[in-house]
Amino acid sequence: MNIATLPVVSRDNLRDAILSHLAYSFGKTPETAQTQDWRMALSYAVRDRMVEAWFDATRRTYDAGAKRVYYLSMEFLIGRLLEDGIVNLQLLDQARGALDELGLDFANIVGDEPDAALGNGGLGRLAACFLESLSTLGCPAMGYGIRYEHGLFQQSFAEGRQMEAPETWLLQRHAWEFERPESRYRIGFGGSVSDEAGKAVWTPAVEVDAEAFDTPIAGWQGKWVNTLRLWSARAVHPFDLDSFNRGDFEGAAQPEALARTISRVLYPDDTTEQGKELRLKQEFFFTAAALRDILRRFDSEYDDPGLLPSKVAVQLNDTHPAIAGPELVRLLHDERGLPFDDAMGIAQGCLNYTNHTLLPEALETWSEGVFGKLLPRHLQIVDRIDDAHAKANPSRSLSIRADHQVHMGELSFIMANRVNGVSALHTGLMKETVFEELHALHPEKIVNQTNGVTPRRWLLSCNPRLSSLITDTISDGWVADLERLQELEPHVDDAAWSDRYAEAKRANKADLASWLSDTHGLKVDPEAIFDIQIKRMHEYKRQHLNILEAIAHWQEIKDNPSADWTPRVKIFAGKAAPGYFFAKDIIRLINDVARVVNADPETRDKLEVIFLPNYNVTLAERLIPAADLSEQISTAGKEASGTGNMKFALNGAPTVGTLDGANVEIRERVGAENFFLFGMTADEVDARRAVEDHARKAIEADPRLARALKAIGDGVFSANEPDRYANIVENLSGHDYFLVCSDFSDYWRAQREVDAAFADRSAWTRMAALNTARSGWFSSDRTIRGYMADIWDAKGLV
Ligand code: NBY
Repeated sequence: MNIATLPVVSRDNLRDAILSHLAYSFGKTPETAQTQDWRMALSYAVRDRMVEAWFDATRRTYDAGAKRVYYLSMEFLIGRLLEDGIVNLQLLDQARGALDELGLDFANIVGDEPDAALGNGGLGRLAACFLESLSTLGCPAMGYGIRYEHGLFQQSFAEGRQMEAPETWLLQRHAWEFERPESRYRIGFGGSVSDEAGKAVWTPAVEVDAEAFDTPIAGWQGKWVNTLRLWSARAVHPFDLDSFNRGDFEGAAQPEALARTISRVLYPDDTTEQGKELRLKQEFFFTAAALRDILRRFDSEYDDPGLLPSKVAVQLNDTHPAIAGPELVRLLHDERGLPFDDAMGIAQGCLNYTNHTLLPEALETWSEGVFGKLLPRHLQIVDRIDDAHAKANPSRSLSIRADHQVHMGELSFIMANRVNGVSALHTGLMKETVFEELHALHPEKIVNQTNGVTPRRWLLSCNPRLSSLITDTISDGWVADLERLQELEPHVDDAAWSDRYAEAKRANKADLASWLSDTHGLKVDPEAIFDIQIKRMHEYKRQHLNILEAIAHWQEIKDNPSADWTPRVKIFAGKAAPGYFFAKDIIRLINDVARVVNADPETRDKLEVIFLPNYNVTLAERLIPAADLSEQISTAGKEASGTGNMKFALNGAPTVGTLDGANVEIRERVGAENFFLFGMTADEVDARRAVEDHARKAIEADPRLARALKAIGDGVFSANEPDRYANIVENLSGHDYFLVCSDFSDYWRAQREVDAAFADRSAWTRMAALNTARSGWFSSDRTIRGYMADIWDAKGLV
């Protein structure tokens, strides 16, 4: 039997399957079942329909002798999987119908699933979109990562301040993973290296086991299913019976507790590199397990390691799995006896590296001390790699080891066949800045692959109203071929069609308004502009520029309350790294501003500010379809790409933004007249920073900015603690590294242009619809095709 070729699953089939799982997998009757039981039963019924295609994909890959792609990532921000699975298997009507018949509410059941937050932000979400596109394209692939017990912390606010609580997705039942106790590898740490007859022998001091958990990832229409394999750390000897027998019960359980620390929690920092030993352990743990698994699979099919580069492509998602270079060399040279140069050449033929940041504080380095203590043999191999590279490139002045640090970016670059940036601008800057010297030596290595997002989750599933309109207009081929959205373009000037487009947005906004009211007690005007900035909190992303403009706007409305102001609701959401105090102050400031501004009867119906707690994938899916305006306001040159920017454009929210990351390409495609551009370019940013007192000069030149800053400094938003934000005011009027003040005036101008444009509703709808029609290129299917052609040399099998 082959499920992939089964024509339809009927509502009745699905209902019976749900009831069967309820009874036989969960031991419940419909009378005793709780929401979670129903959710699990439905998930199992859907999952069952992926399994045949999953087996089939493995078989076909094997039969074709196809090259396999392995995506190594510390993070997979997958979110909820049930609705995604239902949508991709095209079971939405059947599932709704079956639940209906059982007296259950679809939204309530899918809403019961925990949002798996095994990632921080863009990098982790990109990995999740890539897995889905790899399956949609039938590319034989596997994601490898860590099965964190605790994902990204849960955020709440106490008097406006960020509070963090552990995330506990695994405490709820999780339907999607298959435990693989038979796929287990022993991973060593520390110890020493001895020379045995000219051969290096590493004897680790500590060992743990990595155990695999597999999640099937179905592509569009369920034609192909790949695997996300996450590793969980287990003790080699889970229980110390001697300690137990002596009555030391805590000691008896220690080995398991210690080992499990490795896969216990996701590091919550998305930009500052912390250099903590446990982090390096995590990196080596999952990378080493993945490579052992990859070689085991390769060995089962081939016996010549020289074939590895033609059968295996490994993608390193940032430098976090960079230890793959030395580890693969170690496995081939130390353990299999290949000559060092051959081992290094083979590894270089398999590995590729994606860079996601140019921020110096985010470039991963490890002190030689920490690295050498944990991975003594790898440190030696790093040096041999460095020597071999230097010998082949005599003009090389830098090295992997410098200033007593191991530089993981340099290591990744040297060990990679291809190195890529994630937007055209970012890739260009990589060549000019961090990798200038290596790029000159290896001019063919760096390629660009502009990011993309999966249209199944980020349009079809999250925005059913707009999706139906699109399908009614151009039929449903766009789901697998997003550039076909261009076919909408002739309709944007058709009044009846554009009314339908506007109606979809209006209804999405009304839904969001009722949700805000039901869950947060917030009343918003659905007629107002929904202006949304959702992303991690960081100075370079400049949420403080946004809130400064809101303050100035509020002050100006108060100056002239009867003027014809375009009503606006500003929505923020995002988490700050727990140790990033400045970002946490920005959160608190936004919450304080919201409290004061929202309580002002004079401005209440013209401006509202909201900060929603605990931003995650699910919240993004709720907000983006209801957005009118997308805030993408980073300091030019700092945001590698952005992917939220693409989701908003696709869902018909024009951007107010800088020429940064993929904003540049979005503007090129949607048209300059459908994008609210402001601010300095990356080159101008560098020049401006060299201007003495740039912040003070900008403040003196713009009375609105001066007045907004003064209000913060005077304690207008923190009356009981006037100097609460002294630090922010001082930073902005002094050093202002991210040039908030220098970009303020132009941002203000762009925002007033937005107001004017929004007032002409039919022109605005046209602009929104053109954003949708012209964003098809930002599908992650296009990105993955690019990786397959330019980096992996891999073929799709569907
Ligand atoms: O990767 C983001 C970029 O900021 C964004 O512009 C880009 O669109 C996206 C996908 O390419 N980077 C990102 O999300 N980085 C992290 O989340 C991250 C996480 C951990 C660490 C560093 C960065 N770390 O060192 O632990």
